[in-house]
Amino acid sequence: MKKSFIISSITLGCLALAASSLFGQTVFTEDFNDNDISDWTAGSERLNNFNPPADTVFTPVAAGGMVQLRARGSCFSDPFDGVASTLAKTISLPNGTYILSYDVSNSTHHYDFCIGATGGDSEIFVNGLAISPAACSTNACGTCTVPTTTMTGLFCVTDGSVELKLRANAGDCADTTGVFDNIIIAAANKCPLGQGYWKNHPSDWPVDTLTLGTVSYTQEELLSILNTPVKGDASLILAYQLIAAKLNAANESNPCSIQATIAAADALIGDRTIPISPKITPNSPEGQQMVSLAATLEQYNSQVTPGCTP
Ligand SMILES: [Ca+2]
Ligand SMILES: [Ca+2]
Ligand SMILES: [Ca+2]
Repeated sequence: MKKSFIISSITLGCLALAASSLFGQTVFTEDFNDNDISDWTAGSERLNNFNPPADTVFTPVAAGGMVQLRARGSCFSDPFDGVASTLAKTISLPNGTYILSYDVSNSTHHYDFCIGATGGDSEIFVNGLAISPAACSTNACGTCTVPTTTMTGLFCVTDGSVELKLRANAGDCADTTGVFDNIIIAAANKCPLGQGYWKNHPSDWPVDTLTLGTVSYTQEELLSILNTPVKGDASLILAYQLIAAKLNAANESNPCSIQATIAAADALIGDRTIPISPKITPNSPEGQQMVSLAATLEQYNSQVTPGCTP
């Protein structure tokens, strides 16, 4: 199975990793096997409706080597914004890129006022950004479930620490339970590879599609771009390196240092299809910007980051 990869504005989006993926060095684990969550802090979100049946946040339960969070959103009166139960911890980590992996299940019951739909979700937030929510919706007083699934995602640490927040989130009239286990954080530090490698090894690609600017391309289309001679086309010079940089990021290289450049390249390309027509020459003002961004990306794609693994 190939990974899906979405660059987000804050971190690096979500990866559905193949089971065979190799993680780097493990830097944090929590398996809850001691059934002790006294080292985590319980909290709530949107606990703001006290008319019966009021918003309810149940005390998190550690049992059976897992932790269970449950919240029940109020019905019938304002605000109809649901409620969430949270369990948080801040851990120190050296700056760099990491992979979070955890097991989660979600069950959401539509418990009353059974008109229309409601929903719930369970996930871990890393510095406020949800990684791979387990979400479902249900109506007519039904129940939906997401069975236990291993979720993974990349994140960057830039200030020496990271907040993990487990959350079970219930919508209006929803009673949601999330069960969490096997939280693992590992360093993501594969050595980046150059565009020539990716061009010649399509079976190693971690994703089937990429977005350049706002346009999505299939692997076949991307390979066609990589095999088109540059011939003085600045958009191709940039696209070669942008494709390689995005493949490296999806391949668990350390992309924290290059995110801003990737975002700038995407913004410059915008909604235009590669190769951009009419041709942008490297010495035009826009061409110079493209060549400059390409040079920064190429430097990243060809670097051997400290301690990286092939
Ligand atoms: Ca513990
Ligand atoms: Ca466990
Ligand atoms: Ca509420």
